[in-house]
Amino acid sequence: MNIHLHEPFRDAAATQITPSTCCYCGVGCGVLIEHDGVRILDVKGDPDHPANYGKLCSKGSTLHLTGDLDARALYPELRLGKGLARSRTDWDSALDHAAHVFAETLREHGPDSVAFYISGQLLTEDYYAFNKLARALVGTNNLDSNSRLCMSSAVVGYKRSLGADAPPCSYEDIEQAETLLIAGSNMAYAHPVLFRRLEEAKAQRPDMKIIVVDPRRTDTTALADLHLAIHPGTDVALFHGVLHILLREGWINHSYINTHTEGFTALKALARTYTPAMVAELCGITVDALNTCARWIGMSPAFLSLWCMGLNQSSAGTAKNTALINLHLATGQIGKVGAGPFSLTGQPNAMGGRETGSLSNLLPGHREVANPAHRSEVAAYWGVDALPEAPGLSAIDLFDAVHRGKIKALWIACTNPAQSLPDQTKVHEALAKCPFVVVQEAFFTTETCRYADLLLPAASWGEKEGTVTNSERRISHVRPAIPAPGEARPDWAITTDFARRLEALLHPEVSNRFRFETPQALFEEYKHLTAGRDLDLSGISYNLIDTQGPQQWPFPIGATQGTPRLYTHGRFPTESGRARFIAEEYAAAKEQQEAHYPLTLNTGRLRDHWHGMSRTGTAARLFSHVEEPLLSVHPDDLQDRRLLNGQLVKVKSRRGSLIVRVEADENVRPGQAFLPMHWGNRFLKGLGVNVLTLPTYDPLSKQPELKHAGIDIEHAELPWELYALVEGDVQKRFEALRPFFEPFSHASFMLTGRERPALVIRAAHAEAPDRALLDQIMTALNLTEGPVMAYDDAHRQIGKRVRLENGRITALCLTGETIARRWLKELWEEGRADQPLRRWLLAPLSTPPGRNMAASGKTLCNCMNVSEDAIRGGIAEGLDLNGLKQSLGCGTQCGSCVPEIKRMLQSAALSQSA
Ligand SMILES: Nc1nc2c(c(=O)[nH]1)N[C@H]1C(S)=C(S)[C@@H](COP(=O)(O)OP(=O)(O)OC[C@H]3O[C@@H](n4cnc5c(=O)[nH]c(N)nc54)[C@H](O)[C@@H]3O)O[C@H]1N2
Ligand SMILES: Nc1nc2c(c(=O)[nH]1)N[C@H]1C(S)=C(S)[C@@H](COP(=O)(O)OP(=O)(O)OC[C@H]3O[C@@H](n4cnc5c(=O)[nH]c(N)nc54)[C@H](O)[C@@H]3O)O[C@H]1N2
Ligand code: SF4
Ligand SMILES: [Mo]
Repeated sequence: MNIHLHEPFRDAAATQITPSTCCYCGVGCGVLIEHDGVRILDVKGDPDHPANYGKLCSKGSTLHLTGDLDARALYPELRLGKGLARSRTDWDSALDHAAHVFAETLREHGPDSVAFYISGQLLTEDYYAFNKLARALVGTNNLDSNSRLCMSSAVVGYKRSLGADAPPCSYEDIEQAETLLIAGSNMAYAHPVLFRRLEEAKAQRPDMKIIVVDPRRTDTTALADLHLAIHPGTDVALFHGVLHILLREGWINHSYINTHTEGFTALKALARTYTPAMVAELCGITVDALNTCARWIGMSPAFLSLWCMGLNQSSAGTAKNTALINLHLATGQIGKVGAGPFSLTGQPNAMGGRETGSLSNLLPGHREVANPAHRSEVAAYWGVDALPEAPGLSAIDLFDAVHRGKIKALWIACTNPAQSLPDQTKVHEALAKCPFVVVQEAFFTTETCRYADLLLPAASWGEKEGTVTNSERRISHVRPAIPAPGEARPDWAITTDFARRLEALLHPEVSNRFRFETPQALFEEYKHLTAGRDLDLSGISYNLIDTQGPQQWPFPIGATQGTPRLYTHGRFPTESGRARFIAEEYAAAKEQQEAHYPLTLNTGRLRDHWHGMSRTGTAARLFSHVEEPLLSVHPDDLQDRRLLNGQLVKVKSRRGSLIVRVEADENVRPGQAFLPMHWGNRFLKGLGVNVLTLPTYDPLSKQPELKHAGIDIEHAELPWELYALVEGDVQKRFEALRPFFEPFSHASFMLTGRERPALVIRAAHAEAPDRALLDQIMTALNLTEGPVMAYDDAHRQIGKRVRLENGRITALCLTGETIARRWLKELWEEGRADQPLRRWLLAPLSTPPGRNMAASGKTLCNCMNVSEDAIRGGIAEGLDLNGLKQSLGCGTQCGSCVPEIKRMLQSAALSQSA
């Protein structure tokens, strides 16, 4: 590992390079941050990091373009009473106030009247500080994290089947597998650099078999030899059906089963009842496809599976996990090269959260709250008499308790529950009612910040130090490149500072449990809690990572290297030392298609956005792949409802409704719909995608069913439309303009542009809004004074306004009708303001002169700025992938767009041969 900590690079005077990691997904790529000590200038993949060997995806490679300071929380802010505005305060006052409120609440209502809701995006040191604070000082297990929405089914699955929460594989195993089953994971979008590694492995060894199980066709399924588009939620039946065939054909490993497992008899009896015909029918696939899947698994010398939210986010999430692990145990495909059940982690440090015990039922070092021995071990280490015994609340129950008034003080860090939890109506009500809400956030713009009585500005990526563990159990050292802006502080520092103040109020006699000067001190204290446990990482230190590179646990004291693969000897951390087969029946998703809600709504990720978009939503470029939230529905379902592609629809579930644009999409099967998870109340009028989803959860993991909600759609007749674009100061303008769109039935907000970012607004309403409201909007858009050309037709309620400065458009707004929007946006992009524009502006016509209205305007390749239309043109000229790369440059940098280009080539080839 080659480290140049803060050493000069290129321009010796100014530019420095700091190696760190990407703050997005669980792949955990190493980055080299190029900066001048004040600003981050560029980001490159770290060629020495074993997760990515220099590669980055479209999100990682644009990190330096994100994080607009105008969107950052810079100072602590305090609200002195509900209904009042927050005002700026200093750190001492902020944290003293919080400590007093917490101390008082605890005295009056007891330890379980407060709660902490934290995040898989915190660093291990931050997590550890919160854990010690909640359990040792406050005395509550009400500490849960957004990993409850993400990984908790995998945690329970691993523990039930294998005895410990440990993904047993390495990334290299993915490259070495002979048969790879990818279930409920769109890794082309969600774990792109791993997907690049898989694409390369598949190109080198084309007979490697890839099976993808996903109700939708995705960029990931495009790489598959077999795509099983099962009915939503039927994975358990599928896996039992595969086992049935393995048993029938004798493709199981008896000696492995006999020596290393228990419970096979019960599972065998269950699997026998999952006949291929019944499973094929239940899952909506053919018996042939099921047989092929079983054969490829059963005959494979090395079988590896990857899975993510399509399995975990389900009311049968745990059963899906254990049913898949059963297949590995039955075939002995675990603990060897190229094999094993490999759960992909979502967030960059979801693993660290599990290790430090940051779910309400866990304790540090993979321990359990329910285990008295575990509690006393940790209590002794922390020097307290006992740890709380009462079970803590998990995310859904926690917000329910807030709603019922049981939680009087809530501390939220590094997560945005007012966007990401299911049943948003209730979540917003809960937050509004809660007597004291603290939000520790890097960006003040999130939906949750609105409810903060105390907003604590947190340092973010590039500004903080600590460690993270990626999907393959590898711990990296996250290093700061620049100081945090304003008065923002690192999370560990905020948490321990608050803890010291609370400790002084609650236990003035002790004052030493939170005296940490550095994150390293937290890590050093924490790591010994893992000694002797399955995840033993007590041999790892910052210095070791800095000199020998990121390491995979277990790595006990005295070890010289980490552990790439677990269970190589077939011994498992269960009481008997054997892995366990779990025999659980298939149970259907909670909301089945029925008359009022005949469609099943699936939700998930887009390629270029991250969750609630607090960071990715500050980079205009990241909107160019998908500009607004589109509900994908099969063309037949649109036709049945007489709906047209691009129309606004009202989407209704049992919990709420939302207005979005619909897209005819053959990638989803009839009866299903897909909506990206990223849009909350800020970027879209309404309470966002999760106003529709249900809080029903898996009985064991308590992970909610975010992937299957019953919905219906109907045409939203909103003929009056608005389209606006305004250049410069995008975050400030967004803040100023957003409130004006509350009265509209529909409004969505996005950024656009490369050199000169602009804010774009699309809105719609049943009739023209108030003149006064429109005037306010025009003023905020800078379209009332100066070089503005305007045409208003009061009779037809149509208006066009364009601001022209130095011969180019800098702002525009169309009201009533917006047919010319794409043409105007192109003129803006090209910096043109020619005669046709001026003539059109002065005429009553709304249609633009001679335009190709079919153009999509979508950018496929973000790195090289190549549009879908240009690529379609290239394909029409007969170019193949290499030809397109050479002539257009697309796909030559991060590679995130290559799967989609390949799909376009495939479908062009298909339509030619048809
Ligand atoms: N670009 C991007 N990448 C991300 C993130 C992001 O926000 N943006 N977030 C990160 C995080 S925290 C996470 S958890 C991961 C999530 O990563 P993934 O889980 O890969 O992503 P999703 O799009 O949520 O869902 C994956 C797939 O599950 C499918 N699915 C839905 N229902 C079912 C079902 O019943 N069975 C099966 N087999 N499949 C089903 C969906 O159609 C979808 O294609 O992504 C991480 N990476
Ligand atoms: N419908 C639907 N809903 C879903 C999902 C789905 O698939 N479908 N997926 C679920 C899953 S898997 C997940 S993981 C969740 C994610 O849901 P959230 O946790 O709400 O997602 P983020 O938007 O990433 O929230 C992280 C917040 O931390 C802030 N932040 C960034 N860096 C720092 C920092 O260093 N310190 C602090 N204090 N704050 C920081 C960011 O600005 C952001 O607001 O969403 C869940 N919700
Ligand atoms: S795959 Fe992309 S988002 Fe994930 S860590 Fe790597 S660069 Fe970041
Ligand atoms: Mo996640």
